[in-house]
Amino acid sequence: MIIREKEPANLEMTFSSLESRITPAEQFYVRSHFAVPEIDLTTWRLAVEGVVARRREFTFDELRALPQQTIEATIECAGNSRVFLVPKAKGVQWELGAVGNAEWTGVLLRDVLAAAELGEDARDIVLEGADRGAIAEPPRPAGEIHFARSVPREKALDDVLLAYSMNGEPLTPAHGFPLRAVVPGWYGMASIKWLQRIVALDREFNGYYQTVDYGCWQRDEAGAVLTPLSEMQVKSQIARPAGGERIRGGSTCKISGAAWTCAAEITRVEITANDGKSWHAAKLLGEAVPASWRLWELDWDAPQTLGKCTIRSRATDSLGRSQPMEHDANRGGYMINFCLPIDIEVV
Ligand SMILES: Nc1nc2c(c(=O)[nH]1)N[C@H]1C(S)=C(S)[C@@H](COP(=O)(O)O)O[C@H]1N2
Ligand SMILES: [Mo]
Repeated sequence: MIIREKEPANLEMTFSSLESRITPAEQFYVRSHFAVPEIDLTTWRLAVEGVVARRREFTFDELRALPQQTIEATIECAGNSRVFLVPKAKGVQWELGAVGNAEWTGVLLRDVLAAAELGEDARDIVLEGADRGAIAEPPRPAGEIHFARSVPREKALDDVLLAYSMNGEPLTPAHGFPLRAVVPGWYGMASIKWLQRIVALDREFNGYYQTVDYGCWQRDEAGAVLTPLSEMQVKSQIARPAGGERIRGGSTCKISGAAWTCAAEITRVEITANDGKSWHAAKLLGEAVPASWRLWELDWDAPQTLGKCTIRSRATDSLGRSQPMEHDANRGGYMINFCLPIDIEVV
């Protein structure tokens, strides 16, 4: 793993080592805002409160007794690929490895909400982690806050999973032991780790990580509106060749990587070596799995011309969405899904 920050640990996968659709837990990136909270399973509880008829507290065993569900889901940090932005954006300078795909087992959020008899008026479901700390830069609340995020009622009652296992093993402390949310199709910030409290609100949640951080600008008839990040944008990444790699001129070179989107299937991945003037279709590997990335590869004829060469990949999904060639500045340092330039050397 590439260490982006020691304390709290922020670790990135070496994306050029992508081998299989499932990312092993040891290679799955870690994005944490505060130190890993110390949790004793015997005293740990999941509280469900707010606009509910029956406030509930679940022990770990009580949660495990609810119907169990396993899903595969890709999680990408909204700041993944930030290092590619010109000019530089502030924040962790992730390269390609703040994304992974795992198998998650747990209980559906909707079952937990049903057990608490979710109120008709509940609009937004806040998920809160046990981790906490002070924010360094203004604007900031005084004192410490927990990492918390919300999902709208419809999403909460659809496919949000509260997972206790990752790839068939108990969650590791770094990935949210004993329980984390997995919000399929959404950027990683929504998938709250070390989940300890769920609050149903009759209004929109305006927490720090919902509005001040993890937002982007969108234009509507009233002007520019700060909007909480949610769904992942269609994206592909080249795993190999890695940036800086040397390729023999005129040889056949395998270009491979992964592509993902939200609530749709990847239908096409193409490669350009001339800034989009021409594209070569890659082969999609395996079968499409909902909410998971699709691996792909292309046997590419490397140019005869020696020197620097920039390759880029572009994915398209079943809703007709494609990656743009440029980053949209309204997104600041987030949602970086433009066709990333990978510089290689033809020798
Ligand atoms: N409690 C809590 N949950 C959290 C975070 C956090 O700092 N604290 N980071 C979020 C962000 S920004 C991302 S990208 C994902 C990363 O999950 P991972 O570390 O398991 O890869 O967790 C999310 N859930
Ligand atoms: Mo993130």
